[in-house]
Amino acid sequence: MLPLNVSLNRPPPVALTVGGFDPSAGAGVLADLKTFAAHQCYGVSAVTSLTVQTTQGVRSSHAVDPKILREMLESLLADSSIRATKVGMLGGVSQAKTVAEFLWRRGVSSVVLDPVMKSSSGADLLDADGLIALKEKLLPIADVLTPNLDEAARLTGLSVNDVAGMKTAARQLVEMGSKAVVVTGGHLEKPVDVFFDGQQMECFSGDRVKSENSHGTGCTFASAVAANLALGYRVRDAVMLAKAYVTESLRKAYPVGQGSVPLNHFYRMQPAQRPVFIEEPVREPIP
Ligand code: PXL
Repeated sequence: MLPLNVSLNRPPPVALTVGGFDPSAGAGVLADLKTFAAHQCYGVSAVTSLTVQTTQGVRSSHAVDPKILREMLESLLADSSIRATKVGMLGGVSQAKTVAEFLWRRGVSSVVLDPVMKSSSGADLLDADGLIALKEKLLPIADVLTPNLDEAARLTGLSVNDVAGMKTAARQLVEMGSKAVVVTGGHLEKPVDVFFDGQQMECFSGDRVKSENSHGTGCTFASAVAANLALGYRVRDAVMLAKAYVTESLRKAYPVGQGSVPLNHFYRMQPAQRPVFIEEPVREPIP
């Protein structure tokens, strides 16, 4: 029973993220949930791995028991109708297989697969067997795959460091089973993303946003694509809107910790001028 003063509003679409937990909220499921919220979606998540990290990098990661992961996935799906799913860090082979089995069996639609292999600070986030499982079991059910240059190279065995290489890799990744692919080239001299959906090949070029070391751009891009699919956009439009969202979140990013700069996921909801504390706020002593 709801209290009498609670009205039932039309619910937003539900989007699921499956990935690692970054306590500093720059990447992983916390960044994804912020992205979903910024797109007016209701985000839910299942955690594959607990990482210990700050803005300064990953210290360690601890895979979640696949039984617990399966239970999280099953209970979320039983409880609400999930319109899109983003898969990020898998951590290990058992977690990768658990996620793949769940997605295959449940016939979940609108799957965005971010083939996370390393953190931006260089830590390994997927082992060799996990990579095989990702390639063989998850890639064939992806609606959109979002590798960066290194990930595209490791998935295809090609060298991918320019637009020609990105196009060849995108074709191969679609042949390997993903319905559409965006190879992200944010680190190229002239940043460009290559999109291929099996028919149309397109290059989306963007502005280089000056940022020494940002963190979570890959996670945020893939979850923004998933949010846009949950909202009903077609794949190509979902990708273009996601790219614009990441660019602006990066442009409006602010330093939080002492390391890399997390994106400003809520830039659209903030007034142009926020009050600035010149000094540390004064706290009353605890009596
Ligand atoms: O950016 C890749 C990534 C994904 N998921 C988690 C991470 C990272 C990078 O650190 O920590 C949980």
